[in-house]
Amino acid sequence: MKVYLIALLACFSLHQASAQEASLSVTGEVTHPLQLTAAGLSKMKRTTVALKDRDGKEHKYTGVTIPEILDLAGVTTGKQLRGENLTKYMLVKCADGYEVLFSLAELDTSFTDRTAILADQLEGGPLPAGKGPFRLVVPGEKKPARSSFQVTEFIIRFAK
Ligand SMILES: Nc1nc2c(c(=O)[nH]1)N[C@H]1C(S)=C(S)[C@@H](COP(=O)(O)O)O[C@H]1N2
Ligand SMILES: [Mo]
Repeated sequence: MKVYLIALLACFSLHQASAQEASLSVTGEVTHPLQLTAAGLSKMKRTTVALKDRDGKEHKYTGVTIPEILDLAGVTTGKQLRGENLTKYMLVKCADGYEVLFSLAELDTSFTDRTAILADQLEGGPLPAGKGPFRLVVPGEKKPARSSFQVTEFIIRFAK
């Protein structure tokens, strides 16, 4: 009886932990809606990019490239990104209500050499409090305003 109770409690607390675990969802015009967790992200191919903060100081962020995440969700990329697919966009939503938008072509490796990533690390450590657990890092822009922190959702849609 006691063992059962302990097992039951263990299951319950595990369930609670997973329910509270931060994640990022990829939904909308996708063939495989995703719910990416920190653990899942850490198992994917890692890429490091540099981003200047609002004071012009450069920092190194590490994570997974956005095209790799979009491919995993079955979003149109590469050769599929033609015709009406060029009217698709990715809306980024954050825990603090901040939102930014990209056309899919802006993020695609067949259109641009700059590599946007979903970062979970800054200079080899976790992201600072209030900026994590995931930050979209967009190099090659004059200001870091679209490099959104506390990202919770990528929503893919047609603009028309
Ligand atoms: N979630 C979220 N992300 C955000 C913002 C915000 O208010 N909320 N501000 C943006 C703006 S306007 C700037 S200039 C940069 C600042 O990034 P930094 O702290 O690395 O300089 O974060 C961007 N990302
Ligand atoms: Mo800003």
